[in-house]
Amino acid sequence: MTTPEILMPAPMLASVITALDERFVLHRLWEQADPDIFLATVAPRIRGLAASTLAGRIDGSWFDRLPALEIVANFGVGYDNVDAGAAAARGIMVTNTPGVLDEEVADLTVGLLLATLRRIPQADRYVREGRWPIAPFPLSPTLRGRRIGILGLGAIGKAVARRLEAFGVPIAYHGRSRQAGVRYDYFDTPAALAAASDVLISIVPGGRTTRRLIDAEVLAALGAEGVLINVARGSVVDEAALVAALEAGTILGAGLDVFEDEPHVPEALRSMPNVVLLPHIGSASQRTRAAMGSLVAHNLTSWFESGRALTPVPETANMG
Ligand code: NAP
Ligand code: 8YV
Repeated sequence: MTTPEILMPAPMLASVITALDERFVLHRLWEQADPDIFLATVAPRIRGLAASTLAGRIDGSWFDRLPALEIVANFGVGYDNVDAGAAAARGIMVTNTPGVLDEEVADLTVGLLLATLRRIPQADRYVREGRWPIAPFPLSPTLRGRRIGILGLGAIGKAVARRLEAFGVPIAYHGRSRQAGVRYDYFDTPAALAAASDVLISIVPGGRTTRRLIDAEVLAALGAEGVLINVARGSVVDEAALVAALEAGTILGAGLDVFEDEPHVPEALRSMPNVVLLPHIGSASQRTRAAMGSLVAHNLTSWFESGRALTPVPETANMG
């Protein structure tokens, strides 16, 4: 049997490249002098695609060019960078990386929450700039007494909630439906959740159904003492409305790991004292990224050895 050929449009972790090199013929598109000419040559033989956000959106235009494509293995639990509906319609399997990053992203979320409320990065800058001998650092807001609203109580949302229970703060959530067996209060709209919360943590998937779910109305409902933490996708928040709300004091502050146009962050946010900004590092530890990469490789291996994917996304779950 011929060795399956895999296309990697953009660079991934060295461990993924090594694992795929060992089992497949791996084509590194980004290394080609003329990617279009190269793709035209290999396209008819490509059976697998190793995707990441760096590769841009994997949609029908890719599927048109790759007639033998059987599987897209995405590096990330969020797969809004892949048109999974279009893939399913063509019988193409799509996999993501659930289960190996939940605790890591939850750790980062709690860290970002505390950093935002207690102004830890600002305090660090204060010491480095030699300002401490001149005057004490200003008193900060607190987590004490705050009600937490989690927008998207999925695998990561629950891992965040478990951690925050230990902090002794009340927790509520919104999703498209109330979850059986969950004891946190449920609110049936994002605005209702925001109105009942002092911190709104966004950890829903990206994509059409969550686009700008957090808009001016939700931010107004969160209120002047409210803090937004977004570790979901930049598309979930109306960034212009967020800037306006921060400038006007409609909300108190924000901690953001994700942005509308990554890696570009609006100057308005970068110059604000009441926000903490991270470069999309929720899962970005060496250990967790290695686990995600390993799952990408194992999905491809399993598919080509047994016809079954390990972690198919819901849209393609009935395909194997
Ligand atoms: P998950 O287990 O599928 O949970 C998603 C949750 O969002 C579910 O509880 C779901 O509840 C809710 N949801 C989905 N669509 C919704 C909608 N239209 N309105 C309201 N709620 C909705 O996913 P996960 O593993 O926790 O990951 C969530 C997302 O986090 C990923 O898709 C990714 O975008 C993001 N993420 C970010 C980082 C980072 O580095 N910052 C890392 C990992 C993941 P219902 O089905 O009941 O609505
Ligand atoms: C990754 C993520 O940083 O898993 C996700 O959904 O957002 C992150 O873990 C990202 O997918 C890297 O491409």
